[in-house]
Amino acid sequence: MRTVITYGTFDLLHIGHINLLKRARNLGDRLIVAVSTDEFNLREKDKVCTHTYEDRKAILEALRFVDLVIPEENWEQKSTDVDKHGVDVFVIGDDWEGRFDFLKEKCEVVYLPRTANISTTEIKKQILTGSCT
Ligand code: C2G
Repeated sequence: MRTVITYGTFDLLHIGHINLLKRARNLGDRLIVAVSTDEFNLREKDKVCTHTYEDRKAILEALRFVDLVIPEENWEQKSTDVDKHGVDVFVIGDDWEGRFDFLKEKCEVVYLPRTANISTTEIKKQILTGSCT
C-alpha cells in the first residue's frame, strides 16, 4: 500500500485543487489530505476561508480519490504525519518548491506544476466585482 499525503486550505474547491489531488492520488494507492484548520489559516497564512474547516473537510471526503482527511494545525506536523500514517510520498504544488525538502529523509517529495489561471483568491475577486459571467 503506497500512501500519498498532501496539505492545503482547499477553500472554494476548484479545478486547480482537483488536478493536484488527482495527480497526487495517481502516485500511490491511498491519498491522505491534511486540510488547514480555520485557526491555522488565520494564524499562519492570514487567510479567512469562505468555507469552515468542517465543510472543507466534508467536501474533500466526498471525492472518490481522497481516502482520508486530517487536520493541518501547524507547520511542524508533517514529519510526524509521515511516520504516523506510513507515508511514502509527500506531494504539493510547485509554488512550494523546495520548502519541504527536509521530508526527503523520510519519504519521496514531489512538487507538481500548479494549474494556471485559477485560484481561490481570483474566484473571490471575480465574485466581488461581479465579473464572473
Ligand atoms: N494548487 C494548484 N493549482 C492552483 C491552485 C492550487 O496546483 N491553481 C495546489 C497548491 O499548490 C496546493 C493545493 O492546490 O498544493 C492546495 O492549495 P491551497 O488551498 O492554496 O493550499 P496552500 O495555501 O498552498 O496550503 O502546509 C502547506 C500548506 O497548507 C499549503
